[in-house]
Amino acid sequence: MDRRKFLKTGLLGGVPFLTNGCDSIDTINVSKPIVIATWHTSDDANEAAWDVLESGGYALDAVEAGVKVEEADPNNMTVGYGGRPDREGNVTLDACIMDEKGDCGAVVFLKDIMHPISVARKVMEETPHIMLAGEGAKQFALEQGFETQNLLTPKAEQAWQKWLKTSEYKPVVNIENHDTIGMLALDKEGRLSGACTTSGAAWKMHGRVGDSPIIGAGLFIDPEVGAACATGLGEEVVKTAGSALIVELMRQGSTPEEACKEAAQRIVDRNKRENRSLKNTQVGYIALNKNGAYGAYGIQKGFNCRVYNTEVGNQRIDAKHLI
Ligand code: SD4
Repeated sequence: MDRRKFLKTGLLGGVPFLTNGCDSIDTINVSKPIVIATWHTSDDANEAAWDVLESGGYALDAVEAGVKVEEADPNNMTVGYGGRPDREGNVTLDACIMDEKGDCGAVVFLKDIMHPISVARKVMEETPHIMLAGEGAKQFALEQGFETQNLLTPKAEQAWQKWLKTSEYKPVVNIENHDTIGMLALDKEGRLSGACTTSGAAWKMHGRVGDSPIIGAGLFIDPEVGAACATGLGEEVVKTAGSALIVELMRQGSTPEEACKEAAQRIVDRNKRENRSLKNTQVGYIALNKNGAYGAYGIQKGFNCRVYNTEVGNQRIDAKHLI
């Protein structure tokens, strides 16, 4: 029996087993339900999503509940409350959500609302549009019953004050190893959903929007194929339509890990052609196909993610990398 077939079938009563790290994980047909999220620090977020999935709940509810944990955590300085502000001291948030029908919603440049992912879901469910921005997004959130709150914590403000001394803008690779959360889930009924939420690049220009709320860049799902999402330097992800590319590669037969690798490679190749340094550029991708196989890949060392299913529990995965 070849390795792939062996892994798919398994010898332990049909229960597949895993190797350590990302090596070959995406050849395994993992049982449903499953959730995967960017960055190993998403363990509590995965727990919250798992609670929904394990009880037979809806993948969309799972990813919303999961990423909300990070949005509310003041110690995650790249998402929601406590996120690092832009260069003028404003915390501005981007988020999007997508379901198993391929419906989606997004908010960009949203201020003063703790849970942009829930506003994005309302955009999807309650409006004829897919994306609301800035004041309009906030007005809509208030109409939907969300409350305003100051999202700039003393810790984030101090970090900003420190940054102001040099005011030098430079992306930081794997910033604190605790980053934007993108989450993908497949529920017991086989429904795929995804969510992505961020306060964006620290010290960005006022008004800047990254990849995270852009469908096809920060997140993409095709229910016939699978799902992908991104973290890292958003400008690079947008320029290569990263998540949409990964889903298309999976459609053509790539495993999730192969697809993530190829999407990361496109960024590297593009920059090489232009003789641009990638020293300060990190992008990490995760992908989940409709059968529950998953994979991850980063440009630089240091990208990791967390997967939760009945076989592995809530397991950290250190992604392979190109550089
Ligand atoms: C952005 N991709 O706004 C987001 C931020 C992020 O790691 O993921 N940082 O570019």
